[in-house]
Amino acid sequence: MTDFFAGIPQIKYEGPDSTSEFAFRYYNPDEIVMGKRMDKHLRFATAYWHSFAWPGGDPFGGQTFERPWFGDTMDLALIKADVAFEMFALLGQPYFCFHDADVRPEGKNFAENTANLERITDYFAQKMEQTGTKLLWGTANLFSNCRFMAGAATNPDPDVFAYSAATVKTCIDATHKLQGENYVLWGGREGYETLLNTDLARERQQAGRFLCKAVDYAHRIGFKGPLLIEPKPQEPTKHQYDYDVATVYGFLKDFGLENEVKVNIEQGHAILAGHSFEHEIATAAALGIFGSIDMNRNDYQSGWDTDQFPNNTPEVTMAYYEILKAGGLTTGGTNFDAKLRRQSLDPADLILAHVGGMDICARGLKAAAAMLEDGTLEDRRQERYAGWDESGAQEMLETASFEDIEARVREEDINPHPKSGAQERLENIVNRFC
Ligand code: XUL
Ligand code: CO
Repeated sequence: MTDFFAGIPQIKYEGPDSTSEFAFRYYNPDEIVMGKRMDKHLRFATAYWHSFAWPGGDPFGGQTFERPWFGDTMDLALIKADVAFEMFALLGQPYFCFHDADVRPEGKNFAENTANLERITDYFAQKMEQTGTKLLWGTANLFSNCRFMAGAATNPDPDVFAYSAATVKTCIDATHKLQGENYVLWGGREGYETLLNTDLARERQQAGRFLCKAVDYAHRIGFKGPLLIEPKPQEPTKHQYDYDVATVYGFLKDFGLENEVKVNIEQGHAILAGHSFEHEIATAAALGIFGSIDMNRNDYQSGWDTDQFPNNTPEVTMAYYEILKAGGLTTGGTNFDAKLRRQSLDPADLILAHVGGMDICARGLKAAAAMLEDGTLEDRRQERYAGWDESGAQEMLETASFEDIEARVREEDINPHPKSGAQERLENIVNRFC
């Protein structure tokens, strides 16, 4: 046991009237929501990188956090792991996620990196066994080290492609060893700054071949979980190739991977792409590639990836509404890819940020479930499309040519009258629930 969280009690559900900071007011893992336990709906995960590896820097200043495990040695990496698992236990957090670079010291070459990763993930395996915490997903950090500054799979240098492929292999191995339920690929620097030095078509091919090899390897070792691409439109590069869900779908189709790979959708990235979170979720669900979510918001004014914990119930409600309609989270989960503000220095800040985020998600989930159970919204939506259920409409869609349709419009003197979309009435209904 470390003393990092000394004095902080186990966080328990106390109900909406609780005035304790160190308690859940809405997240009650045992509560049944639409026939399923709340914890099984939400499948919360902590992001190792923001909570334990991020020093508090921003573009104008460096480290603000003093953490006893900061430093690049194996001993410190083990202390970091101890603290991380203590936090998961205090929160009752069922899952965590990590990149290789968050958890192991950087070695002098690939072989040393891999040995370090194996050692620390063996330690994780013991901790997971002791605490029951599970791995939602693992991933490779192919963006922080300067070797990746011009991309990983899309790099103009084939040696970087090789180094990246070998690294992803070791990270899939580590995820598989820890029975991770998904494997994520966020294209950190898979994009470009200027076309003046970039062969866009070639880079896209490289990314496609890389992903095919990752899928092939995952199959061959019997990794069960889906591979997930995390779309993001820009940052760090000006033009990221995995712009948004629709772009990723086009890319997957191009390489025949649309039934192999799904998406991990991050709220902040959706906002950066000019979409709402629920738009991205609904798009993925409609295309059959919805996988998991990163539940961290961006600031609407800053316009960059601020990775804040969620604190807006109506927004979160609409996300879970689309998730529930899509059949819920299956292998996916709700990962807090969120970091503290850099002035939030105390261990208690780290715990309470998660408590707040978990409570907001629980409120959103309950509101979304209540909206679905009430059924008014879905009834109104269906009524809006009722004309399409009539046989003539379906026949037109399936078999009629433009000439047939023109003939029918003339014959029946079809003369449509606009109907209200009733948006404000629908918004009023939503506001009854959250
Ligand atoms: C970056 C981001 C990553 C991915 C995993 O914006 O969201 O942390 O979630 O690499
Ligand atoms: Co993310």
